[in-house]
Amino acid sequence: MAIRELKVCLLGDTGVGKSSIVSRFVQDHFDHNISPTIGASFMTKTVPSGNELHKFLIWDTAGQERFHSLAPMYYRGSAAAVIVYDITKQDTFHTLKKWVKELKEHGPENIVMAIAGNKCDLSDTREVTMKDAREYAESIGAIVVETSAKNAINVEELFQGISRRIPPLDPHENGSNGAMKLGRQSFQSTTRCC
Ligand SMILES: Nc1nc2c(ncn2[C@@H]2O[C@H](COP(=O)(O)OP(=O)(O)O)[C@@H](O)[C@H]2O)c(=O)[nH]1
Ligand SMILES: [Mg+2]
Repeated sequence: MAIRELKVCLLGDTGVGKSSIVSRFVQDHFDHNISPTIGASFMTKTVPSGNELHKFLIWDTAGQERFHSLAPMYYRGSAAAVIVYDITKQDTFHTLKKWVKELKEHGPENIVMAIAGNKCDLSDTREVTMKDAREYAESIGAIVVETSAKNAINVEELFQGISRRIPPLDPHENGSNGAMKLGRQSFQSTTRCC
């Protein structure tokens, strides 16, 4: 089975639960006292997708404004961006829109955007409606899902949704890769002989 490495970055305000989502997805673990991310952290998880394996290379960024200038390092070359807001904090939804704007202006052309409305276990104190999130996601062609890293709701589904949006490898492309390898091998064998 072919393994495809897919760089994914998490963006969004501090405290919305980016690191908690990654920790739930990768380790199936939730920590109430999770420490704030400094700079960025990196984790991987491989999941089946059709007849391929998707190895997610996940870059979890710090949301603080002072790290903002580093963000392009993480979204550059990303196959997908997970942009997270907290459903109990309207201003985090506003920040999410700023990230989307930045990705549209400076991000990779075909980046898959996935919006996660996290902390859906706290819907009693909700400030952002699902309707608003859906309408916004539709307007920019993004996936949208409400998650709870705490209660393990929709975290797997979020990444499955991303996997489904990644087009399968073109078989013709495989063919040309094979040809390139052959070419390189024959080159090596000619150089190795002396
Ligand atoms: N109730 C609730 N709290 C959460 C959830 N996800 C994260 N948190 C809490 O929100 C705070 C910030 O989480 P963290 O993952 O560090 O956010 P980050 O700054 O976006 O990485 C921590 O106290 C987490 O325990 C969730 O789904 N539900
Ligand atoms: Mg964090």
